[in-house]
Amino acid sequence: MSYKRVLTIQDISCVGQCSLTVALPILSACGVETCVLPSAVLSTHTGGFTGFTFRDLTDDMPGIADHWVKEGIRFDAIYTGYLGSPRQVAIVKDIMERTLVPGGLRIVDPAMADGGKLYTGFDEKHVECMKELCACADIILPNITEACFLTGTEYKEEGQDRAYAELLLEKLSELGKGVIILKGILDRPGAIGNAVHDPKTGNTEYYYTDLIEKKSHGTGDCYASAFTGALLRGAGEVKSAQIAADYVVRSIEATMDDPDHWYGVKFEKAIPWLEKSLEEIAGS
Ligand code: PXL
Repeated sequence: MSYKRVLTIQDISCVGQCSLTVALPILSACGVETCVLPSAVLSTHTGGFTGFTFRDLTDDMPGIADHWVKEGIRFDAIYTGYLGSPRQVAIVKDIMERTLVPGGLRIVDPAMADGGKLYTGFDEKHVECMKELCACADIILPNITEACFLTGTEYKEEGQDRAYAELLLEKLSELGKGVIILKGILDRPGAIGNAVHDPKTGNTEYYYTDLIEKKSHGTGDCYASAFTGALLRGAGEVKSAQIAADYVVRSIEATMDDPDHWYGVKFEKAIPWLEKSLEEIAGS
């Protein structure tokens, strides 16, 4: 197995099981060397807690990257999530230019919205900048809400159908050339779907798991982290999307019996399953 190094750029929500506190353990469990660049430090995530602290790290990022360049440090992939300011998009693009190995992957989770709404603190400027980042990505992983914001499409919770997913995929493919992983498609009763669309071939693969009627925070981060880890272990985009979806289902299931655990999912409990799935791929 080739040993890959990934840089992930997203916030540290100190409590709340999302972003870096999820990405770092999941990517490490996937057997990938994981380097981090925190975009902001928050006391908690913004989805349900009130009165959280927020330290924007935008001004620290260029100096950190300069040091890496001086040291000759390079990454096989850069995976971005929640960014602390619209200004960070230009900085992240520059870091991608300067620190990726030739052919290195730009994986962008435009983590900024869910349930039809932007996360607290984000506005249209953030959306515009995120569009720019998606435009230069090799792979983007929006959920339905983010896809709507990125494409100026009306969000609908009820009445999603295959045509709605296809419309979003078509509009997203106008943003850039990358592969699109559209998450959380609700076009079948009792199921939730993810689409993997490759604009180069025009091919779209759908994968469905059981819909668990429980609102869960941080599952987008678990998905993107498991996807990135699987991909860097050589699973391919479609297989990685399937592994990530199954991993998220297992993480939610591991949390179901604990109503006090509303702020995240017990993704740690499903890590052994993730490791086993990747071993099977490596052995196949
Ligand atoms: O899971 C996405 C996420 C990441 N980071 C912060 C958030 C959220 C979602 O609410 O608030 C700070």
